[in-house]
Amino acid sequence: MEQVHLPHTWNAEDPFDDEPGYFRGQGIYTRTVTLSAEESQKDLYLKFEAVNQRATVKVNGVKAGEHKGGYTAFYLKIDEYTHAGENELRVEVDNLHDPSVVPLKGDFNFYGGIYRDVWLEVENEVHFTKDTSLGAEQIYLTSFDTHKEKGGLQLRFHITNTGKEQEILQHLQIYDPGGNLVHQDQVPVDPGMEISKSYTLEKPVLWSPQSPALYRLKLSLWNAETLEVLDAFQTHYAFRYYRFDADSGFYLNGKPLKLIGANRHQDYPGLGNALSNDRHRKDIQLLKDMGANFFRTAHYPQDQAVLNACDSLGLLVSMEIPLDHEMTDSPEFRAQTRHMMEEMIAQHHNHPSIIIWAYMNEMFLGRKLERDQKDIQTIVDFAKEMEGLSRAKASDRYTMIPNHGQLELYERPGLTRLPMIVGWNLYFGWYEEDPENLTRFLHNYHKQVPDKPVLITEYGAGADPRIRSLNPERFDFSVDWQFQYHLSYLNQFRKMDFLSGAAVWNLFDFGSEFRQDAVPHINSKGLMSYNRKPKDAYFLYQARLTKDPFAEILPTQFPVLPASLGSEPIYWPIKVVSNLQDATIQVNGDLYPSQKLVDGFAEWKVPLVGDSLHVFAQVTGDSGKVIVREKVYYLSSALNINLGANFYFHDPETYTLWRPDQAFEEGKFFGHSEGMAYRPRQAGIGTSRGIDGTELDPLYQTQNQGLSGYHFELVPGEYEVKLLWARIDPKLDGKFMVVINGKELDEVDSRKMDEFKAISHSYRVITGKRMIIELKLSRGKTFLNGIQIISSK
Ligand code: GCB
Repeated sequence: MEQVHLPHTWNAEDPFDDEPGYFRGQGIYTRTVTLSAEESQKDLYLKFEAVNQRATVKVNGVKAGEHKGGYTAFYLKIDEYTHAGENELRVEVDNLHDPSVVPLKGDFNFYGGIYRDVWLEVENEVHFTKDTSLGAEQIYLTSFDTHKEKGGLQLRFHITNTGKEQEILQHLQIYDPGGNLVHQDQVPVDPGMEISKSYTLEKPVLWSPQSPALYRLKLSLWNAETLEVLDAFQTHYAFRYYRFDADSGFYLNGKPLKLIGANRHQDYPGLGNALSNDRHRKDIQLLKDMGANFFRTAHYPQDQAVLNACDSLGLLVSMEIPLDHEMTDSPEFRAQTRHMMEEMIAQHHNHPSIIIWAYMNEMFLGRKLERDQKDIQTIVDFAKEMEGLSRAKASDRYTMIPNHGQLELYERPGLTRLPMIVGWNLYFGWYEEDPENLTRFLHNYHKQVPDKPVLITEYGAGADPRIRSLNPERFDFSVDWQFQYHLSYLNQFRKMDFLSGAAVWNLFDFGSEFRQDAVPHINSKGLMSYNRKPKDAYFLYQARLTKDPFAEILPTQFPVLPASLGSEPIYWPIKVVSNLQDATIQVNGDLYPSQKLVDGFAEWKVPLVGDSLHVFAQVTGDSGKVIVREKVYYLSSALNINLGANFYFHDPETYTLWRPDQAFEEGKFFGHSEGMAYRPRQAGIGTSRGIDGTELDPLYQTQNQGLSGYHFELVPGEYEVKLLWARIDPKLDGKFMVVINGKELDEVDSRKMDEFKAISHSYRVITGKRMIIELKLSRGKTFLNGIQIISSK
């Protein structure tokens, strides 16, 4: 038994280790709750904000209830099992695969545990009824007939009285965003029946991303005779109106607004999905700071703290249930999934930030029209059912289905015609070629489905902040390709009026155990790393979307650049991103020509000479506003070569910089003779598999095959030469001798190596100006993944 604190998951660490898989099984939580004599007489409810994914709750050994589904809350009334004094709570939780509970699949981790808050709610006999079947406070606020002149608010609730009959008064106060009381009433209400009231406010202060004006509602129940407060409820509310138009996009409060924002997964290093409310709020603040006005809650309902932050910061939200890729055609599955949808709507209905309910994601991924007709029909039928349910339960919001980028596949069976909005997850320039194909795809869609509003629900490119490229390409995980990709998308969005908006996949890198890539177990399409450090592309969004004067020098998170070796300088792109108009830079005292910022940035190619670059940027705005920024980069002349790679790699732990491989020519300081980079894939460099025994996967994931040797020009002296290998091409067979400056040092045999495991051998060498590492073949083909030359002095 281990003492833990809530929120908690048992999977905070194991999805990220070298062992395949993570624990999916049962965990039991116990806790003693002491109740006073008075409390034990009250109506008691336990509220679990989320438990992933099945929970059975026992109170003093008796089963009080159970719940399935890891992303919605549930309430249990427990007073019939409790007594004054100590009470034992026991919650049996598991995160096993259950064919009737979504998600069945997904590119994210299903961290198990009681990972959101738990509340014991102690209620008087008279209280607002809780909807224990849907885990919701049964107080519903709904907008109606809202516009500039009027704000309509409907309030619906129930009252429970488990004691003797008494006369009850409802007391309502509404405060405007400035804190002024704008409405007050006090009327008798009856328990047992639904109470429904409508209010209309004149000239409401409208809510928007620029001005997220919140009204405050205080609703309480009083005993009519004694005026004792029996129960009280407080919430915020907002007046806004909006619509999606298939030809001209989204409108908020009558004005066009392009929705631009991001998705966010809810995990964090060392915590899994068990984040404190402060961390949830901070994440949403980072989204707001990027300049976003839109948020898709990735594939599931998120914490109430997240939605409260969206309400108060002014982010428009699309929320969905985790029906991702796969469904089971069984009555249990259908019932359970419908129930989850109802829970989501009931629990989050009151948030003014929410404008869209969605209920399935990329259901035809991996499916083919002819081959999978039956599956496709099953999904379409279920979508009809879910669409009907969503419209019936929440007629004041839009419905949406996000699809992956295959128009015909979704169009022919009619899935694009069902929801009110079609979402597309589009990865041109990542999984598919050329970012510019985005426009072609969307125009095509708009032509074929002209009457359906459209949102890009996902788009993104992976980036590892340790990887930089002067020739970025699709799937190289360089921060530079990610920047270029987002630049292209942002520029395309503004040319498509019919496009309502778009959400980046993803605001943060997130855990996905089965993923390999440059950082194994992480989906690295975040604009920020898993630890919330911004990558360059995040700053591009700030420059493009924010209004307060902002400027930053790029690259960030790459403090060491390669010093030029020999007479050919390396020119490095130094960027200034800003929402102001003009920029100049000075580098080591040299002034570069001033530039107008275009699309949020300006770029200079700066020669990398000397020991460091001291960059000083001055950015000015039309209004006369000036921002100055300063950054120092160290230049490394170390000869650390990442064989088979065309990118630079920086190890942030040791500040070691690795250079890309190159062919040797006279005059160059290093290079291979013969040999080629291993490129087994259409996109991407080297293997996509993670490498065991190292954190520096990109050094081992690329390889030169067939090289006969490697040349270096060095200052004569003694060096440690470290060679890196990993058997990343299981088909390759090779046995060869490592010979340095004519001396046989080591025999390497692929058959003696484990696959996808990092190994390194070091040799001490005294050398003259030229050092030659030869690989003398005795069987098959030579291969080598990295060379590090470390001066012994
Ligand atoms: C998608 C999925 C999302 C994945 C993403 C990716 O389309 O909806 O769950 O994480 O692509 O990064 O591949």
